[in-house]
Amino acid sequence: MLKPSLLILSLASFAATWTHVLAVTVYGQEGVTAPSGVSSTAGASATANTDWVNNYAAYNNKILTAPNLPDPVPSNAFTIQLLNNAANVNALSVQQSGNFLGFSVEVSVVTQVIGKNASQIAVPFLNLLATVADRAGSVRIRVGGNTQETATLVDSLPNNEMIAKDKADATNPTDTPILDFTTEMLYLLSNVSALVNAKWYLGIPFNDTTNLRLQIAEAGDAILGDNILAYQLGNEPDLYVSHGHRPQGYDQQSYFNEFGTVINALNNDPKITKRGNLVAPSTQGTWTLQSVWDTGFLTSYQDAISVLAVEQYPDNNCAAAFPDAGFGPPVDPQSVFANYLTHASGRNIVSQYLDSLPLAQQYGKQFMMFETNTASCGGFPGVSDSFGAALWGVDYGLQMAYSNFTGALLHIGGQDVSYNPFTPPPTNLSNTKQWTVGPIMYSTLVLAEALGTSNTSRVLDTFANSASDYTPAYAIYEKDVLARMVLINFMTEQNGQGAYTATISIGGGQTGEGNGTPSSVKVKYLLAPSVSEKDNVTWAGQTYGARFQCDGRLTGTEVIQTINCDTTANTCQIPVPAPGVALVFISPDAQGATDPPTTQTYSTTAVTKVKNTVTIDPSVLATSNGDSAKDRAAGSTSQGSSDAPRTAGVAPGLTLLAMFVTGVWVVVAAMRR
Ligand SMILES: *[C@@H]1O[C@H](CO)[C@@H](O)[C@H](O)[C@H]1NC(C)=O
Ligand SMILES: *[C@@H]1O[C@H](CO)[C@@H](O)[C@H](O)[C@H]1NC(C)=O
Ligand SMILES: *[C@@H]1O[C@H](CO)[C@@H](O)[C@H](O)[C@H]1NC(C)=O
Ligand SMILES: *[C@@H]1O[C@H](CO)[C@@H](O)[C@H](O)[C@H]1NC(C)=O
Ligand SMILES: *[C@@H]1O[C@H](CO)[C@@H](O)[C@H](O)[C@H]1NC(C)=O
Ligand SMILES: *[C@@H]1O[C@H](CO)[C@@H](O)[C@H](O)[C@H]1NC(C)=O
Ligand SMILES: CC(=O)N[C@H]1CO[C@H](CO)[C@@H](O)[C@@H]1O
Repeated sequence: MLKPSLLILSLASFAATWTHVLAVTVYGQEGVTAPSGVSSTAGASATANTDWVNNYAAYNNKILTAPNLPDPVPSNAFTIQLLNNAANVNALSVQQSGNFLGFSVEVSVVTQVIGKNASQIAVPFLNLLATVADRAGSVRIRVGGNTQETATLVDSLPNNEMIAKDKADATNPTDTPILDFTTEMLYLLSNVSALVNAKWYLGIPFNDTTNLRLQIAEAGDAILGDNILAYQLGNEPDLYVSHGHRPQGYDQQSYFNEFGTVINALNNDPKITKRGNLVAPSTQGTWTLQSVWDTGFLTSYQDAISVLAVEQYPDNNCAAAFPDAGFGPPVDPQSVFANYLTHASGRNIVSQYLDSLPLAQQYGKQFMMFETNTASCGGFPGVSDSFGAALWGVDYGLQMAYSNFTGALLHIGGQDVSYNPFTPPPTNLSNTKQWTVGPIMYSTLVLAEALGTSNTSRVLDTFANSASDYTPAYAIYEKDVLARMVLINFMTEQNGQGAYTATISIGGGQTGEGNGTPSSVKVKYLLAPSVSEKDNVTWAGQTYGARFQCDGRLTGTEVIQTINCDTTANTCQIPVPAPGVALVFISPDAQGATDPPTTQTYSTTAVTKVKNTVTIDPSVLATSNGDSAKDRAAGSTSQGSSDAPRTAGVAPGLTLLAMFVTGVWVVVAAMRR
């Protein structure tokens, strides 16, 4: 499948709108209203930023119609009978970690999304990562994509830049721009990891295996050390021929041979300190995995590889992204919306890998979906940035976890795609308050809390409600006991229909099942008024805010429902609105394990480090963005028992950092290249 470069498109449409962008009044630099929920400001924000909304897919205004209820409507009341003891349950997944869903950042948008250089980290990015890492223990990010293949580490760049790109041919979807970067980019990532528990995947260029460029791994090991998880070697090799990066006839065997050449070079490179940490084959479906295995890939290279990976998007919007490239008429997003609002979507994506997934366990490897999202070639406006995509992300993520994938990375492609979990504002003036968070971002929070921090969570698809595709339900076992459930409702209420109540019953009196159903459970909801909603999304009452409303933090008071169970009937009735997701904590332990106090994650010493690397005039602090230190820091108090509401805000370290950097980061690299 083609997902040629967002980046190309990015450059093209950026060029086209540059003049326009410069004319835009930057809104809310000083005294901007703090994001305090979305209700009062969503509309205003969208209006004030009309130019942005009209010019960049990342902020588009397209709102679709929620699909009709299925006919027949699935039952709105059903029972899920579960066993408490994992030993009594078949088909649980391998043990999963809360960082299951991470991010994939195209190298070319690093300056836009992560930071201008190691001293100018985008604070909203840190805050966003922190919301995930707080819940998951850590967050995984890949910096890579098509551009990694031709990327070159150079000693320095003009104007002290960190990354420089060649212009690409915007009419050619398969053209990949050449990209140079300096070690500053690696220091940037390292400085991020010093503040948030972020771990990285990088890519080793594979465009030319006779003139290897291994410097990224040499410098990566030296600068990032244990914060590097693995290096991807080769990105979608099964598209090399169609993208013109290898001659006709290049096949699985050619790839196998080249891969071996690079492994030898890595083994003979004394500057590379760690081995056995490659990610491959990262195919996207033109070659079957079996055809790659048939070359002897796994047996020959098992010592060099730590992660078996694939890349997949369930659909593409290439016809709209590249009108002249022969993809045919553009797809109407409304016509594909319903395809995402079903359990079948995730299941279909995963099904093509079910034969290979057991091999990962056999060889002791991870198996990751290394790059994915709703649709390649930029996503479908109205679909990719809707609440429906958040529901899809939760179900698809849990389906992968249930199927023994060990992680998946949601791709971030810049301002000209509609599927980004988060996007900075399109201005040369950085405003730390005007990021746009896509609903799919919330799926990373739900997955993080559903899987928790113990690394022992195992996932079960319960095939609830006679296996209805509209009401999927998962059970999560942690340390061998039932800990949490995730109940999803893909429907949008119409004429009072669509919501359902799941009756959970645990144990069923079987021996070894303990006390069965608890006297009460806690529930967090992921909610929006409709699957088509773009701005008004809440997770347990908190929100990142509407488009242009986010500084990376959740705002609002966390709301956790207590639902009393019927201890005589041994049942708990969990209502699930249409649309919505319910995360049910079966026991206080199950909640405590995944809902840690925000403040404990980072120490304020982190600030000291940043102070040392960022030179800031303290006088900017008083005026930056209208927030006082006192207000900001207030968000980090009051954590108590395990079900104490999570307060809006981040760790003091990040809070202070936000203020420091807000005042100084005035040049956004998004507009530089
Ligand atoms: C940012 O844009 C303003 C106009 O809106 C312009 O005056 C300024 O020079 C730009 N700054 C940079 C660093 O490009
Ligand atoms: C980082 O970027 C800022 C803004 O462009 C610049 O002022 C600063 O000199 C850069 N720092 C380094 C170390 O390159
Ligand atoms: C690979 O990429 C490098 C750096 O962009 C470029 O100089 C080189 O010509 C490319 N090699 C091939 C065979 O395309
Ligand atoms: C996942 O792996 C576990 C442990 O090997 C196995 O029991 C289970 O059947 C696998 N799940 C799937 C969907 O293959
Ligand atoms: C979970 O796994 C991560 C990564 O291997 C590790 O850093 C962390 O300490 C583990 N957590 C627990 C509770 O064992
Ligand atoms: C936001 O959505 C919630 C339901 O999720 C609804 O109760 C609330 O009224 C909505 N707010 C606005 C401003 O639409
Ligand atoms: C912790 C860390 O990696 N700090 C680095 C931040 O970036 C500067 C370069 O700008 C490095 O010198 C620091 O070592």
